Amino acid sequence: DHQHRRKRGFFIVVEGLDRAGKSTQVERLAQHLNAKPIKFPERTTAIGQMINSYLAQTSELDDQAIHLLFSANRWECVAAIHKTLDAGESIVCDRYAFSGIAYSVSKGLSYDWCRHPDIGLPLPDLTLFLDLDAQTAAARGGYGEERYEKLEFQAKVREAFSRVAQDVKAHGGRWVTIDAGKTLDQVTDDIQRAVQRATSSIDRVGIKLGRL
Ligand code: NYM
Ligand code: MG
Repeated sequence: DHQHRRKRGFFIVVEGLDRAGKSTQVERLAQHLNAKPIKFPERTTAIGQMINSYLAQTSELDDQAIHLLFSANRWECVAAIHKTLDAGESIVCDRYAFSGIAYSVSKGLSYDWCRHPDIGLPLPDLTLFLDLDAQTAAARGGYGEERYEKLEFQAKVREAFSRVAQDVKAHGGRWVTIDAGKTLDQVTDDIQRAVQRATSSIDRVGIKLGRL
């Protein structure tokens, strides 16, 4: 029976602090899997442009308002995500709802409140967390001009991500922590191994996409 089931693509998310090396690794993984690379925030939409000016610090928004915009920015892309996966193409996604929670919780918003707007979004088959302590991340060529790119804040975000990780695992999601302090090529290797392990087990147990 499962031979007749149409195979969808895998939905893989890469998370981490700013400067953890996500962009490079997402590009490499997407190439390796022949997958489509996407990223959040998706800055090209109308909502994405509001997010961009907030991050660039050319506009101010309440913490709750920007949190909801980040979530809305994911919701406006859901149909495209499903379309890609249903067509059998995999997606490697640079940041997702887990960043949404981690960054907003680090400003003092409640965890449960932050989680709610993203409930119902597609659950990644695998989330790779590129783990790096905030000091090491900050030492990597320095941060840019964007909001949140400050050592003390990033340290809070790392703490918040560990709570997100526990929560995701408690709800049956696959979350793998990757030591992002290794060399680029070692991190790439570790990621590919983790993906291989996770995707082969998904093939065995069935391929339906869950929800957050
Ligand atoms: N960010 C990203 C959030 O605060 N909430 C979210 O939901 C998402 C997806 O945006 N510092 C923050 C984390 C980053 C910033 O992302 C921009 P990037 O990957 O640095 O372009
Ligand atoms: Mg950044």
